[in-house]
Parts: sequence; C-alpha cells; structure tokens
Amino acid sequence: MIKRLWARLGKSSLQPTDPVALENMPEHVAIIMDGNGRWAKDRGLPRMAGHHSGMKAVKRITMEADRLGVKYLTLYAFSTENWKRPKAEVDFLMKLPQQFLEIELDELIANNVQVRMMGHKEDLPSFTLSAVEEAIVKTANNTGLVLNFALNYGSRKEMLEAIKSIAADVQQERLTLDDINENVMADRLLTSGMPDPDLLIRTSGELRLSNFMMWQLAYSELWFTDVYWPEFSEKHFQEAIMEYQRRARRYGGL
Ligand code: V0D
Repeated sequence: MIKRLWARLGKSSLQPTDPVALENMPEHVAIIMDGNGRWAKDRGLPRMAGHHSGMKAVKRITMEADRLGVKYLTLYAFSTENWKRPKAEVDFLMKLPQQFLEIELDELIANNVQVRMMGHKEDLPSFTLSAVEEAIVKTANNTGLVLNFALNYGSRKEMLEAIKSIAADVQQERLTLDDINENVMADRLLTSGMPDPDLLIRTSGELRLSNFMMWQLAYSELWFTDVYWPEFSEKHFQEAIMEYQRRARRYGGL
C-alpha cells in the first residue's frame, strides 16, 4: 500500500488526482528565491517590503519541506554578487537573519530543525554572523531537516578555494596528482558531508544558475516557475516535487 499525500486543489495545474508520493521524495532541495524586488515593485512597495515578505515564504517552505520529509533544504539568501546592490538594501538584507531567527528559532528548535550556513563568513557584519552562529550552535544536536542558508555564497569562489586547498596539499606533498578525484574535490566544498541537491527550484522566471552550486547541481533536476518568491506557496512546492517524481532520473546512463 503506497502512502500518498493529497495536495489541496488550487489555481495551479495541480489536479486532485496528483499526489505527492512520500516514498520518492527528493532528499535535498535547493532554491533560488528570486523575485522579491519585482513582487514589491508590482505593488508599488519598496524593495525591502519584498524581502520582508520573502522571509515569510522561507518559513512556509521550511515547514512544508519538513512535513514532507525532505532532509536538506538549501536556500540562496545572499550571493557574493549581491554586495553590488545599493548600500541601503544590503544593510537591510543583513538584518534579516537576526530578524528571522528572533521570530522563528524557537519553532525551528521545537521541530528538530538543524540550521546551517554555507558561504564566506569574512565579509558578513558581525551582528549577522553572530545571530546565524547562535542558531547553528543551538540546533547542532537536532536530527531533523537541515535548513542550509547560502549566505555570501558564490560557486566559483567555493570551487577556487577547494582547488587552492588541494594545490596546497600537493605542494606540501600530502597529496599526489593521482590522488585527486571527484570525492577529494567534493570534500573541500562547503557542502562536504551533504548529498547533492536532487531538485533545484528557481522562482520568478529567470532561467539561470547565477553562480549557485555549479558543482553540486551537475545531475539535479531543474524546475523553474514564473511565481515570485513572496508568493511561492506550499502548493507550488508540492507541484515542483511532483514534477521531480514524474521525471525519469537516469544520471546520464541508459
Ligand atoms: C531576502 C528571500 C531569511 C531572499 C528571503 C542576508 C532575500 C528573505 C534569511 C536567513 C533573506 C538567513 C540566515 C539565517 C536565518 C535566516 C535571510 C538574507 C535574506 C540575506 F540563519 N531570509 N533571508 N537572509 N531574505
């Protein structure tokens, strides 16, 4: 007997006969949370209102991922390129982790969620980093969903650092050229110890990776929607997962 979770019927293409099959869940879902600024602009609101509304979607999708049994949820919150935005916007964004955690950390703990961060810590303001690190420490012994925030993250930088660390080991004769393989590389990426994403979701209609997890997404299913991130609902998340479950995953084999 196959256990199925029936999606509520809404305005999407979801049909009442389309179930999310709980036995074929993606283990790791990664999301590019795009369209917060555009969502605000369409409503005549400042971009910051879009970012704030996007935070509510983070909460919503985290809870839904947990409920469905997803093990890892990686969210692209701030890229290494986002520093080019106006200073006022960057300043606002850097306050969001603390704001989010003040409101949500207790419930995340109650739900056994593990908060993690992937990115380059050096350039982050100390109040941002300390809020995130406090959440990481407080949830380190939890065993449920891993909620991994990509914060000041860039895939090229991540790969360059991995390559430099391998080169240093070769130079110091701790490794030879023949020792270098995909596992050696994967172990030095910020996702070391995590499985690769099974599914990438990008909202707001852009069809690019934008320097996000380029090594790890090599075999992932990609799912794009025009929906802006602040409007991304549990129903849209289920839709993405159902599409993932429908696709034959062949890993380039036969
Ligand atoms: C703005 C949409 C949660 C994307 C979501 C600093 C853009 C809302 C966090 C967060 C952001 C990060 C780490 C953490 C807890 C929460 C967050 C940023 C932007 C960039 F430990 N939302 N959120 N961080 N936005």
